[in-house]
Amino acid sequence: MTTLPQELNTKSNYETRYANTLSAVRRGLEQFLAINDNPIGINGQSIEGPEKLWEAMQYSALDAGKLIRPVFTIETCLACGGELENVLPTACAIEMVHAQSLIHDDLPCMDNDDLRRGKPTVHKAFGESAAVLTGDALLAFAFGIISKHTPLNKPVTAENLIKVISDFSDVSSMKGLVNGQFVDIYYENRPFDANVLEYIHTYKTGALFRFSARAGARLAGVPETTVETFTQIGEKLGLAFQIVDDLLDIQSDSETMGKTVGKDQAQAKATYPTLFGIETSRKKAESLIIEANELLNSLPEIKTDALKALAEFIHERIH
Ligand code: GRG
Repeated sequence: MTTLPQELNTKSNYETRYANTLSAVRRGLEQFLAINDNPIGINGQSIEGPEKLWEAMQYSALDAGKLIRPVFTIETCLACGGELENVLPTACAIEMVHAQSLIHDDLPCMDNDDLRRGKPTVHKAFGESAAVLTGDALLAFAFGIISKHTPLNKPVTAENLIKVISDFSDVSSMKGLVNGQFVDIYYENRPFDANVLEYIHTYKTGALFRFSARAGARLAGVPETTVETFTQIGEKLGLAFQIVDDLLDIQSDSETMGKTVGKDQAQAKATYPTLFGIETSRKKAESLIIEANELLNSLPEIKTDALKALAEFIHERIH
């Protein structure tokens, strides 16, 4: 059996720090999605209706998610010596794209789910066309959040910021999540092998974790070699996160997860447990977390405690 290194088996005093980072993300999202800051009127008069779109955006992006991707982004930046104010807009934009992907994933034409984070999915609460538009709005809005709200200062050069936005386009398109989702649906009820599976997970979930790590490091102004190491760390943690999610779909219950469980099997989805069984999948997730940890250890100049605790949080979900 794979054993985790000692430092990953001990709980650090990370909880307070994690709580602080979480509240920074929540405040950021509330501020960026505040309806009062945004014009919904014309000719000096408001009309009824547009506020429903904002409500749906807030409903999906402000509520009850674990916020692991923005926290990972921020902690990577801080570990690399960066500043919260430089990375917060990107972290919030990542959560908006994540929220968008969940809204569209839940639609009747995709996974057809009624429950998300313990409450009705966006199309159940607001209607199907509103859900499509809410996702569209969040996706496009996210790009503006990064470009309008990231301060340009010493580590955040215009060149670095353009690289972040260009990576964000890749992750949000057919080079990232859309590709993963497309291939995932393509292989429903089709034979698949380990290669197909890794492909789907790498794009569907790994891509956003990969981007989180890359962007966090880049916005701290670290050398490109360190950005590349963080890219690998993000890939490994993202893949581990998806394998854990697949395991929880079998082993957990809807109340704990806040979403319908057992759907992967019902929809004949390509997952690690379907192909390799529970024990091998669990070991694969653990190995990926160990590999991420080893990569962190290869960066002596980085303060890695908080990131190791985050890796342990991913691992802990299946224990
Ligand atoms: C245009 C960006 C874009 C995407 C459209 C619909 C779609 C393409 C992609 C869906 C990708 C998807 C649903 C991946 C699943 C990832 C996953 C493991 C989600 C669960 O994440 P958690 O556990 O959720 O972090 P919370 O609720 O905590 O935020």
